[in-house]
Amino acid sequence: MSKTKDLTIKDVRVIVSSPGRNFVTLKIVTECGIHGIGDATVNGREMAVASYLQEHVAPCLIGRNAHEIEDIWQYLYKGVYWRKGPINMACIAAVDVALWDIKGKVAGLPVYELLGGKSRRAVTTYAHANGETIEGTLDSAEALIAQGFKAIRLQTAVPGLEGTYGVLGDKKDYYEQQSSRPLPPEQPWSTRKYMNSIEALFREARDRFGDDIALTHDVHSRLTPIEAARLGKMLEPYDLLFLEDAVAAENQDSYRIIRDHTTTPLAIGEIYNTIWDCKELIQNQWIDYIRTATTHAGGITGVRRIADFAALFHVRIAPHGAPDLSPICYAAQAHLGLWAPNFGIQEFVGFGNEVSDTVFSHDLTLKDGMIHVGDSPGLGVDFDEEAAAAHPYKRSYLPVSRLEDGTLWSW
Ligand code: KDG
Ligand code: MG
Repeated sequence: MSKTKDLTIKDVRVIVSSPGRNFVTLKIVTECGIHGIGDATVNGREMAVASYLQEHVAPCLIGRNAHEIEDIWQYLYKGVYWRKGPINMACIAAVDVALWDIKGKVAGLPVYELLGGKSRRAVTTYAHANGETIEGTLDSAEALIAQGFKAIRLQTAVPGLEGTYGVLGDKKDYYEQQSSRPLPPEQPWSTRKYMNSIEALFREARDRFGDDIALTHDVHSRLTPIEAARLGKMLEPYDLLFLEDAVAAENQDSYRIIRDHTTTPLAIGEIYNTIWDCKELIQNQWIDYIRTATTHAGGITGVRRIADFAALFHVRIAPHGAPDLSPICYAAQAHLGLWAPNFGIQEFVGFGNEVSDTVFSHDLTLKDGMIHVGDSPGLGVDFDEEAAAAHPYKRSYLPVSRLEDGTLWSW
């Protein structure tokens, strides 16, 4: 118990809202009135996390001391018996982040100060350039460079395929921000068509922008290790900052094959939930960037643990920052990114949209492609429950991918 404030947890609220897209938000309120918020959004499975939090986690938190972040983390991790897993770890993450928020507010300090203080001025980001054509993608990249971004992810539609990861076939919307897809849409995939078209994107990008701009690309786990090795070699002349999710690595050993063949730096981790998912990738130095997000890998406590381990092996953190990561997650990762000695880069797609801005408030600002963190105590982010009530949950799914013969593939 704090000497001056009663930090006994008295209320735990779970709010599922859809201000532009679905988010699962956790609010923990203490007896003294200080509250903290956390993000538990698992894209396409929001109600599973909400019910886990509401039915199973919330009752265990009432009456506990909000200061005991580590003990509560262990209690929810070891105590659940069913360790790890995306739903469990997103719930632990939301509790963890809300408790760091509370601790910062009690201390009167931003969370990065509690972690050990700033290691840098601000958090460098990379932005997304997508397009139906190479020219369209590069036009979009040029606009981002003009805004001050120094690192850009490039994705272009694959000729002959209607809609690919990062680019929608219907051209109507950015790939993640549909407010509702009541059933999973299907998209075709052909590794041959992709491999035949991808090099030109990076060749033309280097011709147009020169060598100073950092470039990344997300394969979204669609290749086999030997195909990824070939892609890495093919892209070596264009000096990527990293190639992301070249291969799904439930079998972490797969990355040894890629590593043996190419010097293109490798990044992975946005769907990982714990350090165990990436332990071999990191300790064998098969990757260069670990992309675990606070929302999906056990909060600030979980990602800090991964970051410290990764630092021993020259692996830097590059947290996931797609539209399904709420402003609460951005704030948590900005505080972590300011502190982490082995911070690499933060993915950035904007802090939200006009609708989500009515629900989430925060003191993060973007300048010259960097996130600057304000000095508000805690995370510096808040959530307006009344405003959120105007945007109820809408069932929505991510797309699925099939080969042209109908075989289900990684999306
Ligand atoms: O929920 C899935 C998205 O977050 C994911 O498709 C985005 O791969 C992604 C990225 O790197 O932003
Ligand atoms: Mg990705």
